[in-house]
Amino acid sequence: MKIVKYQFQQHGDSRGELVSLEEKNDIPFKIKRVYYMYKTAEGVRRGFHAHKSLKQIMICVHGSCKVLLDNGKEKKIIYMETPYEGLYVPNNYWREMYDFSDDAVLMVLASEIYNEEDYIRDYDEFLKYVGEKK
Ligand code: T46
Repeated sequence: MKIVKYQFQQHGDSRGELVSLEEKNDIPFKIKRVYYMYKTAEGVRRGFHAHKSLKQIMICVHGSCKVLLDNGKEKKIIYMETPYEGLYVPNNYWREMYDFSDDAVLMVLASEIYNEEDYIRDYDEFLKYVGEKK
């Protein structure tokens, strides 16, 4: 299972840092939606689903959290704490986000607008969908 992390260019100077993300140049899909989560309560684990077609890039713009990615065969845990790093989350990957620091802001760039029908929320159904279970 290959984990793809994008390293974004930082435009730093004596004032601080700035990251700019351009569709096609920095992000491999047309960005149709941006959302972010913050003030995540202690001990909370979010996600628990896969997407049939949605592709996303997660950026922990502040604080830290962990992301578990699972393609049905393998699982990997990715530690997110760098505002200039983007984790690519392809379709057909189960994801869970957890261990959010108090100050964590997890921003997500998405290839599609919100569509509940694109979600697979049942783990057994996910395994069947990706061909890992009959
Ligand atoms: C994903 C992970 C990383 C909307 O109305 N519009 C939106 O664009 C989103 C993302 C959510 N919502 C509503 C639906 C729920 O009532 O916000 C509520 C919380 O969403 P959800 O429970 O799906 O949040 P997570 O953290 O479990 O999952 C989210 C995304 O939904 C999902 O696509 O990949 O973050």
